[in-house]
Amino acid sequence: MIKSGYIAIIGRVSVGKSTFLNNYLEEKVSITSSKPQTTREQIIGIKTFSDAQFVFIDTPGFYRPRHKLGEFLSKEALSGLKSADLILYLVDSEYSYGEDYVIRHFENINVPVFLVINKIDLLKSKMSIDRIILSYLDKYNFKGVFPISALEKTHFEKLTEAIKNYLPSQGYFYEKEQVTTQSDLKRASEIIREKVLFYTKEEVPHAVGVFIEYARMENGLYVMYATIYVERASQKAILIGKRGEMLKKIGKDSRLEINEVLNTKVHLNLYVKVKKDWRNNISDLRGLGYV
Ligand SMILES: Nc1nc2c(ncn2[C@@H]2O[C@H](COP(=O)(O)OP(=O)(O)OP(=O)(O)O)[C@@H](O)[C@H]2O)c(=O)[nH]1
Ligand SMILES: [Mg+2]
Repeated sequence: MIKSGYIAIIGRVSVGKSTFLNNYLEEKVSITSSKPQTTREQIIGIKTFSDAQFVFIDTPGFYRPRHKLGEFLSKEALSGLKSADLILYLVDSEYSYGEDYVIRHFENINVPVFLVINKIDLLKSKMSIDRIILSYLDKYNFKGVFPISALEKTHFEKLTEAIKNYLPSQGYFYEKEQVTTQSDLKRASEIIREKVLFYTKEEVPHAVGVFIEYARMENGLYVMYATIYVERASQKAILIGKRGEMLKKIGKDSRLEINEVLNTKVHLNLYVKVKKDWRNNISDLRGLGYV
């Protein structure tokens, strides 16, 4: 009998939700970075087995919103909860008060929750894993506890079996080859944003929005024009860099990865534009695909 269903990946920023999704699928569908708030919208990642199909929903990390983009991120994180058959609640350290903000949302919905303790490769001993587990046990009625390392892909098998047990018996939702529902252009714009996050720091990563203005196949080459939006002229200067070197690096890394992910040769033209306060402007947010 085929089991299939939706599994929401929930947790605070930077606990490794998107890393887990990519490494579990063995396919990069959701960008990752060491900077908080990397994921900005729900990303679907699909894993099909001979007897099951897992449709994962990667979500933006929980945090308290400070602007309209932040409010959108919180809504995106929450809407993943209700439509799920199962929740994977990822954490990477002992319980702290901030986790309450996440756990509180499990109480009003009738969806089983697994506690997934990530980044155990960073822990020195089994005792530290036990300490983390213990710190959460009285906080919620978790249906299972799974220590893993998303980065090193360890202990995924037990999780796989347990997930199957919690999914309803029903047919596949997607073709078995499909790994995500994102369009090629969305994937391309996300890859560019990931490279920006990698090369920049402090306020720049959060101020960046990427939009593909034009994309067309021309003589076997995928020609793309993409704009990186920032909020201030100083951020634009950082992204362009001395003699345009920063933008060149971002462009090159992005092109190589887009080639690989879309399995086609890409000619990428990158521009940087200032759009003041776009994270608070509804029509700008809409233009960039948020809201
Ligand atoms: N050592 C270690 N690092 C990890 C592991 N999983 C993720 N990371 C790192 O943690 C950082 C955040 O990873 P992401 O996958 O982007 O985290 P996220 O939860 O999706 O973050 P947001 O989208 O911002 O909510 C990155 O630097 C990852 O390389 C792990 O198992 N071990
Ligand atoms: Mg993420």
